[in-house]
Amino acid sequence: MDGMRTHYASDITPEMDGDTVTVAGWIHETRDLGGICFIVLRDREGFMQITMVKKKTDSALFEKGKRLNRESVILVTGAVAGAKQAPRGYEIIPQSLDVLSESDSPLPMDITGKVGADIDTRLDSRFIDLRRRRMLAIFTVRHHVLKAVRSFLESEGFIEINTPKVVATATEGGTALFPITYFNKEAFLNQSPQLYKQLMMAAGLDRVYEIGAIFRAEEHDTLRHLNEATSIDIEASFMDQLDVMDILERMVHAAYAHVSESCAQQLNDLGVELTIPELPFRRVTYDDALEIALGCGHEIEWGDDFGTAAERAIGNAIGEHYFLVDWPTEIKPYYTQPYDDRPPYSKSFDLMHPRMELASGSQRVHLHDLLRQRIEACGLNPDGFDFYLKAFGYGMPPHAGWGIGAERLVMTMIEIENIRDVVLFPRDRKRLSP
Ligand code: AMO
Repeated sequence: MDGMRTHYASDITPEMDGDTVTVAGWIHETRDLGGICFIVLRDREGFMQITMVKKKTDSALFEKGKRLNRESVILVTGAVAGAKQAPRGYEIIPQSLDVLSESDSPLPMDITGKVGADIDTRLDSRFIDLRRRRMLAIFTVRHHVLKAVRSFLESEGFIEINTPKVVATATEGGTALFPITYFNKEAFLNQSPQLYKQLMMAAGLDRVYEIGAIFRAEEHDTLRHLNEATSIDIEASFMDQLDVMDILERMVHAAYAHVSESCAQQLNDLGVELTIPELPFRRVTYDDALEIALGCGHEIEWGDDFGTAAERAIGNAIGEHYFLVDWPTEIKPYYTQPYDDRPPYSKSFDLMHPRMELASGSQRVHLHDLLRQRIEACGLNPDGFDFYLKAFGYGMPPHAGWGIGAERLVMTMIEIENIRDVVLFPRDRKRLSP
């Protein structure tokens, strides 16, 4: 291995008895039994036991090892010895021990799981919180979800793009924008790559995807909203909403399958038994969902969005991933294509997990005049959309796409209750630091 060490905890086996290794990490625990002292050393891949016997270990090394604070970073060179009672069945008998960074004491929070900490304490000291096995498992799964997503979309012919996050216009009517000062102009943090991914259809890129930050100035204080989230977006030409729904459900399936295959240890650490959802996902029309909500006693009229409670009731009735399709045109954004033969309904969908919405998408309006009308009908000023509308005047193919929240995909997959636990440094109404 490159760098200062030769092995991670997981690279060493009892069969390496007698080999010399150099390992590095944090002191998880020290147990001083007088004549013998154990250090449990932790690296990203696991735990190792360093065993110092007073009679056999160099006395300066023994004294140094014994006195170290928890969470200090050390580098140890020693001999592997098979030891049935030790974690992983081996211990390391040290020949040298270097203290690379000594930790202060007491720690801002306990990481061994013996003392619980509330979410604010944990987020205040996030770098320590992230040392917990549970958190490492979450972010390893998140990594594998994004890896599976990239690999799936690439296998479907999508190319990755990066669009601006500092913009001049809103995209999603209804959600608030964060204004910022851009030299002497007003600008905003982008709510969605929507307009730019559509511009790429005019540019002829055909199939694009982006994994990036979206900013929503919503004053929510819930377990499933962030003010800065990560969206996985696609846009594809010569496709309708059914084509991109097919891509979406297969992508979700691929992400589950990859995590199931690659993250056995992490799923075990999280106590999660992953069930891969079956394809195809059920399709439930807005009208049918409305019936279910009314049947459960929710007061809701045609044209209303489903509130959290109604959404839960529908989710409970269905009990698995499903698509909610054919929404009223009036509650979907201006870029959503209405059905030609029944314009009050739109070629739109949301992908739902029984717990919450995961994604929205649609076939888009690709004809210039209709798009302009739709922008006006939504009470927006087309002048603000000049750069966007222009692209519809010089050859814009029919196209469709969707956006799925990466955090929601991960949190529903591994049964995490609070969305803040699947982002490294969450941004919510109250938190801007760390
Ligand atoms: P929408 O606004 O529904 O659609 O967003 C798509 C998905 O992004 C996630 N998401 C959020 N996650 C956490 N906190 C938030 N505040 C938040 N807001 C959104 C959700 C949601 O389903 N342009 C369209 C997509 C498209 O049609 O291509 C859009 O932005 O999981």
